[in-house]
Amino acid sequence: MIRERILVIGASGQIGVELTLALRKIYGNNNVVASDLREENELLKGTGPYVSIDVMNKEMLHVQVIRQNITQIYLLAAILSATGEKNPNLAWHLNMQGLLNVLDIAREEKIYKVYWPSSIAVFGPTSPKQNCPQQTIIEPTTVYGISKYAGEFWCNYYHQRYQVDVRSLRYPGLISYKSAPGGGTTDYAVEIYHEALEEKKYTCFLREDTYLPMMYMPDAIRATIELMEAPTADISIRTSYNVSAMSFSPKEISAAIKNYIPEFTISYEPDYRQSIADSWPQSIDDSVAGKDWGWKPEFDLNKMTKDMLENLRHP
Ligand code: NAD
Ligand code: AKB
Repeated sequence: MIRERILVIGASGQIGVELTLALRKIYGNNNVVASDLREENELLKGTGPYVSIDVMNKEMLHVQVIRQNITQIYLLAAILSATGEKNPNLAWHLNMQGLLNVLDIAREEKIYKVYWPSSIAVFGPTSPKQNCPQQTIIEPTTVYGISKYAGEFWCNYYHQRYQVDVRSLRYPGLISYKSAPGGGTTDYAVEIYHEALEEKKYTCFLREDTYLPMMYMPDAIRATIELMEAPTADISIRTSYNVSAMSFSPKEISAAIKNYIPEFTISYEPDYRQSIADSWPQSIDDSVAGKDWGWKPEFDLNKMTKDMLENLRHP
């Protein structure tokens, strides 16, 4: 049996913190090496090894993979949709070159498994708005979406040509209380809980009727681990799997919050992120993930709202 040594790149980010902690529970603290360009997140400190890595520096990355005897890589470093529109060249460069560096090293060092997330941002205005299927018209209009779609095909290519076992999920907007989101269009759905508790009011950068696919972080972490643990024979999609849990608008999440904080009020000042949100589907069909490896979400809007508010009130 292989003794796993896992490298998480981008471990100080919104997903990285929780995924690193979850992987440490499964594989043992010392077998999961957290890495990031920025300093180690407070929640990770003292829980296991941390190294500073710039995924763009292939040589440094390669040295660490060999030195740490890495057998699996989780690549989370990326620039998300809203930040990407402010600096398209940087977003393309990091999102593509970071992935290619990891895939190349995985091929050379016979890394056993690679995880790389895609996003519902691969879909564009010509994709179906409701229950957007796994395979459909995909014409993204953001640099982030273009980079994710290209990345999906690089993953597929490295699997077919070099047998790298790279697996991927198209996450929807992720909502969490442990670590802050990093420059996405769906970030409002995290900010709103903090502002509801602290200020009792929130000004939303999307219109009240903007429906988007969303997922609570515990579901996202479970989906990631279930996909990575699924038998190879069950994996039919080598680009990236649609996964989803819920779909709501700013008006609906504010109504869910009002059930717990009746004095909460919301106002709307849509900005450049509105056109990004308008280009994405409102809901996702994730039946292929269900059929292949049994994906099933646990949290809906109300269950998530209760849990978010409880955890933010009593950290
Ligand atoms: P994040 O911005 O919170 O975290 C990314 C981390 O990568 C940061 O800690 C950052 O310091 C680090 N990083 C940036 N450049 C780096 C570099 N050159 N070398 C090493 N580390 C670097 O992002 P996240 O929300 O945790 O997203 C992780 C992945 O999941 C990304 O690929 C993102 O596209 C994808 N995703 C996220 C969501 C979401 O809602 N959070 C949804 C869909 C897909
Ligand atoms: C973003 O809004 O950019 C991310 C995503 C859906 O990929 N949360």
